[in-house]
Order: sequence, then C-alpha cells, then structure tokens
Amino acid sequence: MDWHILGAGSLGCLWAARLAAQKNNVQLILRDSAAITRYQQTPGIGLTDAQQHSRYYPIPAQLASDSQPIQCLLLACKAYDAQAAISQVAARLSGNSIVILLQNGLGSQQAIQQMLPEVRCIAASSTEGAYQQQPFHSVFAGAGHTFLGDLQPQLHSPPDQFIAQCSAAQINLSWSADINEYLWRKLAINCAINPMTAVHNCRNGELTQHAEQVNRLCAELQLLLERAGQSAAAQNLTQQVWAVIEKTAANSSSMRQDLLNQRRSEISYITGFACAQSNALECSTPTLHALHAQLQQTLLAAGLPAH
Ligand code: NAD
Ligand code: KPL
Repeated sequence: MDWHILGAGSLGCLWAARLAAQKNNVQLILRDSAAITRYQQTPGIGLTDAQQHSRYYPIPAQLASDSQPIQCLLLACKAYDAQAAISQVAARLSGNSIVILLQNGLGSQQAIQQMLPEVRCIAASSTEGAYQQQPFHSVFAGAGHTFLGDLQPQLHSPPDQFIAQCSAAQINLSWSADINEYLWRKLAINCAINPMTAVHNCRNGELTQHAEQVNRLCAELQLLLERAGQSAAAQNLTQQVWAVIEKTAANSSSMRQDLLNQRRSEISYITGFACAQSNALECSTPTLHALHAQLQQTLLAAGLPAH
C-alpha cells in the first residue's frame, strides 16, 4: 500500500517516520514549493523516540497539485485546516482510496466524509503525544493508543493490510466497529478539561479547585451524549473525566498550550461543536455554553481567533 501524508507537523512526522522505518512507500504532501525547499535542506523527517534517540528518514515530498493518484492518505493537519487541505487533493482520490483523519474533536471528519461520499474515510481517536522540536522533526512525547474506525461502517469490513502495516510500524492501535463512541467520549472529556484549563490558566490537576464546575459540565455533557444517541460514550462520564484529570495532573492541556504559545485553538471542533449539537438537540447545557463564551473571550483577549 502506498502512503501519502498531508501535514508534516507533530503527528504527521511521527507517523511518516514510523512507516518509513518499516520500508513502506511514503510521500509527504507539503504546502508549497518554499516548504519543499526548506524540507530539502534537512536530513529528512526526524523522529526522537522515547529513549531520546533521533533518526532521520529521507522521505520524498511533493505538492498537492502532483498528479500521482492517492491510495492511502493520512490527513495530519489541524481540524480547522482539514477541509481546505482535503479539497486540494480531492481530484487524486478515488473509490479505491482510503483517508485517515487524525483530527481532534468532532465536525471536521463528518464534513470531509460529506465532501467525499465515494471515499472510505477512517477517523482516529488518539492519545499518543508528539511535539515538534524544529520543522520536520517530531519528538515522541507520550505513549498512547489510537482507535480507528470507518465513518460509514455499514459499507466496509476492516482494512486488514492497512492495520497490518500500522502494527508492523509499532503504531499502537485497535480497530473499532463504532469509532463514533470513541470520538464522542474524547470530545466530552476534552470539553470538560481543555477549556477549563485555558480559562483558569492551570494544569489539568489543578481542576480539583473547580470541582463543582467540572461536575456540572460532566452532567450536562452526559445528557448531551445521551440525547445524541451516544449512551455508551456517556456512561460514567464524570468518573472518566476525573480519572483523566488524575492521570494527566501534571500536564498542560493541548488547548492551554495553544493559548500560551499564541497558536490558534481547535475550539470550534471541541466546545463549539458541542454547543451547536446541544442547540440542535434542544438540550439544556448552560454551564457548557457559558464556558464556551468565556473561552472565546479568553482567546480574543489573547489576540487569537475565537472560532
Ligand atoms: P501540527 O500543527 O503540528 O501539524 C499540522 C501540519 O499540517 C502543519 O505542519 C501545517 O503546516 C500542515 N498543514 C495544514 N494545512 C496544510 C495544507 N493545506 N497543505 C500542507 N500542509 C498543511 O498539528 P498536530 O499536533 O500534528 O495535530 C494534528 C491533529 O492531531 C490535530 O487535530 C490535533 O489536535 C490532533 N492530535 C495531536 C496530538 C499531538 O500530540 N500533537 C495528539 C492527539 C491528537
Ligand atoms: O486530550 C487532552 C488534551 O490536552 O487535548 C487531555 C490531556 C486528555 C485533556 O483533555
């Protein structure tokens, strides 16, 4: 199977390096010719592993406008860039292609499946962590697990070759017949933790000082998940949120990190998506709506987009 990876950021480089290490045929799709020139001045995609060993993989790079058909595309950009990025390569995809969507939150995956009704779109929910030390070089920052599953599961059986190649590349994953359950549960956990840490400017563990608000949010999110037909994802949500807070107590959430580093957040795909669903389903979630508005104010005050 031939791989194309669009988005040579933290996760894109992590996946690219691991697949290339197993001699898979991998191509990067970079934004423009200036990015290709910058990439050509490096020793290739760099990956520093958990033992602090760095290795470099001279993976070839091309532009979205290249004419080569795409068999397996890993879309590794932020949720707010996903639709624009996929439209640049849509003409290279066919009914035989698969597209893996690594975006956090919800909304972008469904929008892409709607844009590409004939293409097999597989969504990922991942707890792996990576960051970029410098352009085209990722540092593996936390072992985790990735659940993958079809957005249209009724049409497909599990993609055995794809799963085998990922497993051989040491990508710790499980196939799910109902990826929506994982996506919704992670969305709810991210809605309860990430914006709270951003507006209160605290580490995850310090949310114990805002326990009443966290518990109210969890109760509302549980109601929303049930109303959205995601009862399995809603089960024991409060306990799950507190377990994640405890396990990641010393961490700064990805949303707080984005804010502190003056980077655009994925708010529209986290609390923005949850609030829109809550409105559509006429579900009462006042704490969630108030938190979303407070987060928007915090982002605007920092000079960042509030969407
Ligand atoms: P990132 O910002 O490090 O990388 C995204 C890359 O995509 C950037 O290099 C950007 O230039 C590139 N890009 C965007 N549009 C493009 C286009 N049209 N053409 C070519 N390149 C384009 O992001 P990331 O941290 O790798 O995260 C990707 C997604 O995975 C996000 O939704 C994030 O929330 C999720 N995620 C990240 C981690 C992590 O540890 N980094 C963990 C779990 C989930
Ligand atoms: O997923 C997370 C994030 O920071 O994005 C955790 C740490 C689990 C908090 O929601």
